[in-house]
Amino acid sequence: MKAVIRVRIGSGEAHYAGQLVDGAKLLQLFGDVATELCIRADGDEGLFRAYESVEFLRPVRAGDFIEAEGRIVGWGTTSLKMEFVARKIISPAPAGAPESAADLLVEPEIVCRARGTCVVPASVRRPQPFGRPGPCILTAAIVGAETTRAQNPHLPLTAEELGEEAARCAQAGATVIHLHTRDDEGRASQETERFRAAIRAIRARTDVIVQTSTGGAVGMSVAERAGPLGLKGADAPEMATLNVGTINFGDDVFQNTAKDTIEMAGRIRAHGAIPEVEVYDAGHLDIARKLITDGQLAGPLHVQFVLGVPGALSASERNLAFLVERLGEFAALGVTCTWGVAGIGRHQLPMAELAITWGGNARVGLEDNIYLDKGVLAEGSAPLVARAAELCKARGRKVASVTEARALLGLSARAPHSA
Ligand code: KMH
Ligand code: ZN
Repeated sequence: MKAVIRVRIGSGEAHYAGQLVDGAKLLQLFGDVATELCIRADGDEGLFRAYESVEFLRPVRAGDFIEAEGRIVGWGTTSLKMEFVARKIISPAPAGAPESAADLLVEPEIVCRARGTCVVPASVRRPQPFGRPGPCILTAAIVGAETTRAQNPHLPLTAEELGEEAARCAQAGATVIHLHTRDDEGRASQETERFRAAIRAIRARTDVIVQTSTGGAVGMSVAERAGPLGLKGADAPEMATLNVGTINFGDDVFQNTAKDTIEMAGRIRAHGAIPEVEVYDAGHLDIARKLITDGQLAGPLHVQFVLGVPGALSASERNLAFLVERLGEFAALGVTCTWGVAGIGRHQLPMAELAITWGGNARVGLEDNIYLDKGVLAEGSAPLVARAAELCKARGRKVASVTEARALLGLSARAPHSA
């Protein structure tokens, strides 16, 4: 959750020689940003209890335009941990230019950073429509189509291994299993019967939500990729991915033409699974929005930002912030949606941490990343889920139970396992 204030510093605020402004002015701006965050979260102005750190990094002078931004980065029972940054976005032109000249700074200058804690007593807290985030849904992508045993010997391949790994991940806090299957040689397979066997093995051990891939592997046809949607009744997946745009995928091209996407969206709709829209690039949100306005896609849906695929949008804080902000476009269309992030490779846990902090959900697992720490292979996806669950704890987010995840994803109204 974020709040931003943009102000022009007037000449009356200059306190020191050279039109220099007192640092307290920036703290006042942070105070107002913090107040807005308390109101957004809890419907009350709250109180600023303490700054943990403040760094004044560049001078601020009369005539500067300052943008002060704050984010809630930790959710306590009564406390809200916040991070602030102030950027100079316009400054008066240097001496010699006309008196009223000013320059827009193409690269805004960070003038101050701070961390602090605000308190909103439980007695005055008033729930807000987009207030405190609910429990965090952890998805485990346990196998994927590309990861090999040679890269990580803990990769599950057979139906029984997938079932065992899903149960371990559920134990660690995962509520959704993003599922691919493999053939007897370990190659990606979208065959209906492979999915049936894997789903049965999973459901024999745990009540997690099963989300089947319709992305499959690069080069597969739409019909082939739709294999798991052939499962109905007790074996039906409750969710299915929908890939809406073509991207470079390492040295390959992961093709999702407009025609193919519309066809797959129709197949998912006919099946009744909740779609998870895979967003690898910013334009994919535009495609998804068009699918909605054209009546091809309807809520509730889950949006997964898959960031860091070589050839698509990189996994940066700035990119994620931009994408999350754009989800307001779906809300404006009346579409209920939840979101999560799947960072690729070394970006997996940092992206998960950002999503957890910002009220989103996170996907981890061997499909996207094989390491637990730098140079340390993850012994399956479960340790990665456990790490994400620790991050939830540190940031004050509850890890969703299966019942909670079902409610958040819009699955509660359905009988379990029947799409
Ligand atoms: N294996 C990737 C090419 C999905 O599951 O929907 C596509 C993929 C996406 O994994
Ligand atoms: Zn996948």
